[in-house]
Amino acid sequence: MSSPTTRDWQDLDRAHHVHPFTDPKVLAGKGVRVMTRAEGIYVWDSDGNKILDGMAGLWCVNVGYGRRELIDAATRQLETLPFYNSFFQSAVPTQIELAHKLAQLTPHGLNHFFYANSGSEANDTVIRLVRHYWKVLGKPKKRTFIARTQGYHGSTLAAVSLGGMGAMRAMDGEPLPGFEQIQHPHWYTQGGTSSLEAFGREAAGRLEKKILELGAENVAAFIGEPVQGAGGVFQPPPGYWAEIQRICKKYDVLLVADEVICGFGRTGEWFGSHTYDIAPDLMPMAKGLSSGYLPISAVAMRDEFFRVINDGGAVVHGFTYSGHPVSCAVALANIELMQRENLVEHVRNDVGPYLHRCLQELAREQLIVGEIRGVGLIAAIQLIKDKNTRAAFTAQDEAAIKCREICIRNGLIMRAVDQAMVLSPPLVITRSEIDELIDKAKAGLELTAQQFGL
Ligand code: PXG
Repeated sequence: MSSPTTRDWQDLDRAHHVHPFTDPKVLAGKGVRVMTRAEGIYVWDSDGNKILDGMAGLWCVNVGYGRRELIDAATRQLETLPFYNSFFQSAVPTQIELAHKLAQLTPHGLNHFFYANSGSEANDTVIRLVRHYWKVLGKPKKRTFIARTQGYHGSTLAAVSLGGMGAMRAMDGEPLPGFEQIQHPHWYTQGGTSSLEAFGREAAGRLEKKILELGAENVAAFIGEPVQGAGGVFQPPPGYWAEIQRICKKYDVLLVADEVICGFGRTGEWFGSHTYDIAPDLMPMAKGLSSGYLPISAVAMRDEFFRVINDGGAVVHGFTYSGHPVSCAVALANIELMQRENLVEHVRNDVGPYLHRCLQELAREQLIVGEIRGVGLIAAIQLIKDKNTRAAFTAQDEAAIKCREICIRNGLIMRAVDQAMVLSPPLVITRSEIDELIDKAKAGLELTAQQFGL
């Protein structure tokens, strides 16, 4: 095809391309939207529409699109050494430099890093290493993981069982054995008349109940996202993580903080674990590590954890592209750029609080908005049928999907999760760009409300 039209792309896509998390029939009826280029916080589709990317790709393009430093780092590495493996007692400088850099940024005591290519692979790595750890310590029965409902930890066979997304776990039948869940904490829907603090303690207490039910001798680890992302953006109530940590220590259960979304500035600190004062034993990370320019993930390990692994013989685990030299080069350039531009401080002190102030104002004005959730540059706008009674929309109402469609036609990408609109814009966003985002969101919310006679 010399110069394909949108229609040509759509026909070929329909004929050959199977999409993740998509109903193929619905997409075939509609035709795919083809994205062709991007710059800063904007993407353009094949019809020339300029759209503000309120989701940073998929929670990942933290430094924004078109960053020359990342492109140059990739080119340089491709020219010098596009690939070499790290399996057989060899390494490439970018792998070593990145691990060193990560040791400086991660919370105290997390100094050892295993590379993979996606958040799912990082979490599969966590599962294998944690079970190996307990075996080395002579406690092979400690195999069960406890996670939370609405927790997202990936889509591979093990990561999906680890996660708490109902539809994903149900798609191919039974999840794997050895993966248990407790209810995620959400004061607005579960808190009733209790204070936030009391609710935080009670919600964390669900972990203790579950450990006692399973027997601590069978429980390997608890895993949670510092702020739950893909499940709908649920920030922890005050005191929640402190209580979770106390319980993990009491029952000799490892703590895993899944930083795939929270890591690299999203919450206004380098990691969500900094924001909530979490001292995890393991910390999977991906997405913002390379700002999504190339696939890469890593699992950070605490010194004590690594010491045990060290006594366990060979780590019989890994991927061809563990620590891909070009991905490592891009991740390094990405982190250096974040440091040079003080992007974490920009989120913490400026645009994070500004976004949340604007969203709170929106919530006060708009009848269709029930609550605003999140911290830093991660947020959810909960849509609601009746603000006073907190009556929710039903799945059949499809309020969030309608709002998403209206917004994208108006030039704003937001993600619809259940009945909430989710935002996770590039960290480089400015106040005036947030004003534009809010204006577009407001217009979209008003049009959605009209459809429901609000
Ligand atoms: N952990 C967390 C916390 C994530 O958000 C993963 C692990 C898995 O990462 P990979 O790279 O294997 O996708 C994620 C991924 C959505 C959406 O619709 C969110 C994710 C992935 C795909 C879709 O919000 N998060």
